[in-house]
Amino acid sequence: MTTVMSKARAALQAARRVAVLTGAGISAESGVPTFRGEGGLWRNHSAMELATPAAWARDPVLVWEFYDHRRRALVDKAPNAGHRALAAFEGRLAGKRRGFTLITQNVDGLHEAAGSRAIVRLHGSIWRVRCSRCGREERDHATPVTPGFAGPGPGPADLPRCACGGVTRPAVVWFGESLRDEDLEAASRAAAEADVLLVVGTSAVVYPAAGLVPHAKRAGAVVIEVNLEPTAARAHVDHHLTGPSGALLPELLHA
Ligand code: BJW
Ligand code: ZN
Repeated sequence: MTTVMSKARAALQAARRVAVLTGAGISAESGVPTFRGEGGLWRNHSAMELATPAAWARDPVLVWEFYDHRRRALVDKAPNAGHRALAAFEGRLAGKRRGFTLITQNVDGLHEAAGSRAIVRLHGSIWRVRCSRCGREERDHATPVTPGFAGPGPGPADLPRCACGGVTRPAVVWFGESLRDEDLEAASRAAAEADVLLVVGTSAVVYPAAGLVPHAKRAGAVVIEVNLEPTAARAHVDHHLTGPSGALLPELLHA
């Protein structure tokens, strides 16, 4: 019997270039809540509400409390078998001079922690901050982000600051903000050049990331989706693998 799994494996084995698009679902088995699933609300606010320039303009302390909470929750989280399978797969392709690009919408840093190298971070990183005054960007792993966020009720005086005195914000991409040109270009190129696009753990409703799926399909890629359920990308998917990525990716990608 030719199963979906064996067809998907055959497509990957034949591919010279592979691109992968990941979303929050790949980190779910590491204990990181997804955006549109259960646990996606923080104090009854959704990311759609807080991951916006308007929320930042209205209440930067509340926005930093949200990101500080997520940073602290990530400290004891580790990559799962899905992240590790992608990193190992990249290592094997490199040895065979086949192309590989990992495009992620996630900001959690778990792909990096698993050892993935060729990563395009479409939505930035929760472990970087950018100055709202001078634009300087830097790594920041502090938890809490400043001592004032350790206790209840931080105020404006507790906000993290750049050397120039300006308040820094998480270096992530909020709704209504543009992705960095070089990231979007690298992702579009990788999707267009891929023989296989593997789409993992994303609801595929947030653009322009979701647009990479039809973009790859139109350019001739075989599209494989790994998700608990069919998604908004379903019309472009050739092989849908239903289930948790932590179990399916090792089976799909092992040598
Ligand atoms: C599992 C699993 C397991 C669970 N195993 N699977 C075109 C059309 C319509 C609108 C637009 C458009 N172009 C632009 C827009 C506006 C907007 C947008 O897309 N809106 C839509 C929601 C309608 N886009 C933007 O504003 C973007 N900017 C932009 O385009 O600039 C130019 C422009 C501006 C304005 C108008 C027009 C053009 C920026 C988008 C930035 C998104 N930012 C966030 C926050 C990042 C920082 C942070 O983390 O706080 O990114 S929002 C949030 O959603 C986050 C995620 O990366 C992103 C995607 O979510 P994801 O990863 O798909 O997670 P979920 O929760 O949705 O899905 C999880 C999936 O996993 C589910 O399918 C589960 O089944 C599955 N799953 N467990 C396998 N174990
Ligand atoms: Zn500054």
